[in-house]
Amino acid sequence: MFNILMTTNESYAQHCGVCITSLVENNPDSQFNIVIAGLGLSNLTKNKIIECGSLNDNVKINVIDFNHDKIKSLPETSMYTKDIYLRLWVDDFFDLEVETVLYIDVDAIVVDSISDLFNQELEEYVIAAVDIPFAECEEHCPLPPEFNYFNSGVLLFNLKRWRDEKYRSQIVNYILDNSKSIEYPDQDALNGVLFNKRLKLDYTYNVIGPFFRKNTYEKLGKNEIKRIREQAKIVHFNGVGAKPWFYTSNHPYQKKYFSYLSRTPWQDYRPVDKTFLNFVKKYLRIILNVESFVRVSFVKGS
Ligand SMILES: [Mn+2]
Repeated sequence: MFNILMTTNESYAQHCGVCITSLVENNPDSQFNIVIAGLGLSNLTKNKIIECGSLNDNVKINVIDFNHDKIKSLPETSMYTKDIYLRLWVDDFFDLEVETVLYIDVDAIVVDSISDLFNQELEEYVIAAVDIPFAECEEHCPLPPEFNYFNSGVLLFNLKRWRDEKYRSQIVNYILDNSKSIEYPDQDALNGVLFNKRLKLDYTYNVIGPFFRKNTYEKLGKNEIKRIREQAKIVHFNGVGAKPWFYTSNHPYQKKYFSYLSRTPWQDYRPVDKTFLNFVKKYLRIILNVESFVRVSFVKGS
């Protein structure tokens, strides 16, 4: 049984449905206990989320109403709404005997089996996460030079240590103490507190947007970029311009997003930016070779 956490508000619930569908379809032999921590979800939305696993006996979905009071004191930034903090309450959402939980951002899709992740021994580590290549974080989250900055979109929690050593309150204090300098609140604080207690996961477990753009991360080498693109297990639509639910996005996994969407209760969704003018713009960018996303022929996923 794998324990999964996703968090969403009303406006991202559709993407949560897509993320669940992609996880389940690409891991048919795994049993999942999926907790969705919701901030202000309507009953209709909760039922739609639960429906995403209803046809599969291997999947149990539990939607929890998150109490907004818990995050009242935490800062909201212009870029991020407060629901980014919900992952820090991971220990509230699972029974005491649960030792490992995988958190996945709902602006991601799972495109392959991720059972290897759950066989990953965390031992003394508190968390496992994927590096952001060459991230320069001195300004908003200074770290000793031997440590890299990680992305908080895919996090494997050692829940036992997380509970025993009360990391949530340490991280909340970090946010409050550094509210002037932090740029990516939850991510900076997780890095700031756990940088030396973090197991590094392979890039394929959280393939962030830039990996699918031309001329990025070239220092990793062509073969490594090719490997990461081809062996992607979780594709994360982070960053501006990557979100596949906008028609104008040319992310190579956009079609995949809509294919999972078609098997959710949100199947009637049509992007508001799907206009004739944007159709022209979208394809002109490709034809004129000014599109920064690559075209890939090996898009994965069932
Ligand atoms: Mn994200």
